[in-house]
Amino acid sequence: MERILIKDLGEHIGKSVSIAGWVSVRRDQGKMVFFDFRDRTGTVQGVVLPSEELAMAVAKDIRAEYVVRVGGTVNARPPKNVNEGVLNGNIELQVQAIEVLAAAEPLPFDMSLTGYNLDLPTELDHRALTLRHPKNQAIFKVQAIIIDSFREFMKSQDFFEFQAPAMVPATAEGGAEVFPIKYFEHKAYLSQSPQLYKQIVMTAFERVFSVNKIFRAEPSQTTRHLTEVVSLDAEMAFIDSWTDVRDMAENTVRFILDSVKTKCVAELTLLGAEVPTMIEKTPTMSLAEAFAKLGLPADKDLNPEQERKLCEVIKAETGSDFVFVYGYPTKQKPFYVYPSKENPDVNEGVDLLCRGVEWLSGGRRINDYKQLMEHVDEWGMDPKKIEMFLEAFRYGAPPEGGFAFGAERMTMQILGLKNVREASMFPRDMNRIDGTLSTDKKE
Ligand code: AMO
Repeated sequence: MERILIKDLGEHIGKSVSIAGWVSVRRDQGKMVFFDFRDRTGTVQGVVLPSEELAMAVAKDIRAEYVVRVGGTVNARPPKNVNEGVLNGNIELQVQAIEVLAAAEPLPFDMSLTGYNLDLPTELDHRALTLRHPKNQAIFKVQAIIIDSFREFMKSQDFFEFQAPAMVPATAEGGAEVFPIKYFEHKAYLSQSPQLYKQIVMTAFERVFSVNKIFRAEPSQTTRHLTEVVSLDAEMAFIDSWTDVRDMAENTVRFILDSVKTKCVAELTLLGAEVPTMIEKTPTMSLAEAFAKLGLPADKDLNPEQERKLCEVIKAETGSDFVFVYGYPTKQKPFYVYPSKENPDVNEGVDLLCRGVEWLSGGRRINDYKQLMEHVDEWGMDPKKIEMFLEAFRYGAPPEGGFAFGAERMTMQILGLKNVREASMFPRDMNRIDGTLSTDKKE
């Protein structure tokens, strides 16, 4: 018999069907056995009655996470047993036959919807199993929609998708937060950012974007730092001002939030998540204004506590969960960021904060070759290592800018998760690559 997906069972009331999936929960009640069966589309309750002797003989050994094919009849539940608002809350599968497709060992912890309560390290140590929990499936379904809608919006604005390299000869963002790799007899790095490549590709295609992994040898053990990040990058030519970049970033975020709200209703409900509010025009302020708003003397950058506080103040004043902050000290940022014409000590870079966490960085870039070379020199970069990048600018590059989001931080903030690791399917950090890195197992 043809397999019916669990989400479609409601269309088969009174009929015999065959489903396939996993056992989420087994409950024994008197002589009856109840199962919650799960496939990629949802869950349904099944019951094996004592009169179904063959099915009962198989059912008696079945535990959670067994993979089964089940034949039975879809029955409407009596009104008093209906679970309103829950998929298949109005039906039950009366099981007539069960075939075990794969057995499962006893689980190391409770995986039921209500009994699931793991600390984060345990959840991550057992990712192969915990990924099956509806809570985690909901997180990664939302993340998939975030990434998809980024692509969709970029394409709608005539941006061209390219694949950025992961192995690079030089660091784009500067600093020590880079993983060196042995590249045959040479030294290379895992890419910290597709920055230099998106700028090169922009000089050929004008509007470009990429969805790629970036790697940061981030020694911090905060709730917002990973060493491997999914970066959503964009770069656009022929801008008049950094505000064109800000506006494109804002429209992109708005489109992503709207997509999540319409496409992820079930997931948001399951996670109890409230999508951040983006008002008609997101507040924008300079770094100096941000410090003034906090009643603090101006400084080089906002620390996490100040970011949190600023977001709280903006939320109270305007209702916006977002705020753009621009005008960072030129020397604090990478060499490619455009210094303000009026005051070259600050630049035309911009960050977007949401609910106390930075989501996005971007801004206008230097496109004049002579000015770029001056910065290369001042920032102590080796021009030979970035010769491919410099060539693009030597031969005519329009006024331009761009931005990048981390998909995990975005997922974390949209869903109100406490730790960015919850928003990474296989998070890597200082102490973890799949499992915890033990100090005596260094290789
Ligand atoms: P930046 O270094 O600010 O900018 O990174 C852009 C965005 O990527 C995410 N992100 C991270 N997320 C989790 N863990 C990390 N260690 C981490 N590092 C970065 C954040 C951040 O806002 N080239 C510029 C972008 C540009 O100007 O276009 C850049 O890489 O969400």
